[in-house]
Amino acid sequence: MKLYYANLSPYTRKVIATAMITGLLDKLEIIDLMSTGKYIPTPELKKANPLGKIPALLLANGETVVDSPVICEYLDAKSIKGSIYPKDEDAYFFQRKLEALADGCTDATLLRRYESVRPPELQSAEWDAKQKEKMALSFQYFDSVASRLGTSEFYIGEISIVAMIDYADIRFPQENWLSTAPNLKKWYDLVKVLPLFSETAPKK
Ligand SMILES: N[C@@H](CCC(=O)N[C@@H](CS)C(=O)NCC(=O)O)C(=O)O
Repeated sequence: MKLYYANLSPYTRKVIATAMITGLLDKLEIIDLMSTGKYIPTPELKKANPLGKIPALLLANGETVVDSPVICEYLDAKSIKGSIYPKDEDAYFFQRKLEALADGCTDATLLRRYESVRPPELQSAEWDAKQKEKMALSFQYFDSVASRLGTSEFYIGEISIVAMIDYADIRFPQENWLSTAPNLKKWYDLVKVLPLFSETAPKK
């Protein structure tokens, strides 16, 4: 399987962490779209994913799986080891909610990042504030459920939250988002050193 990838991409990180849990990491051929230092959506990627976005997973039969929740679900279905989903139904939907909210917060961070690199005269402070509020409320929510997050066994929710935190920190370090969420910070400090997170961390 070919994975269209970039080290800084939080959504791609979800896929790599999932591949570690499911035992499929060595089945992935990594196609790094930032190998030149700049993100280049190649014609090959656009053919695989008309949105030109990563991650995208190209299968041996020529079919493509797109969007990180779907790619992670695909890898889980092919797992030769563990699972990114709990078996208990309530726990499963809690994890999927965490994933959806963390991805949504990352979407807001990414949109702010795109806005911040436009020419200054085209940037909208109102747009930035709107996205920033989504980040603030998300961090607040995750802080409120920090005691329910795993510290030794990890599912897709925890993976997505760590990807969200590190991406916010890379793009907006001066905003120090974890300082707004002390319970979440305590959890993050405990888990960030574990292989699942330290080995997939973006290289700044
Ligand atoms: N919902 C998608 C979001 C993917 C996404 O936005 N990826 C970014 C990189 S982190 C991208 O490819 N951006 C390029 C673009 O939007 O053209 C997912 O979860 O995979």
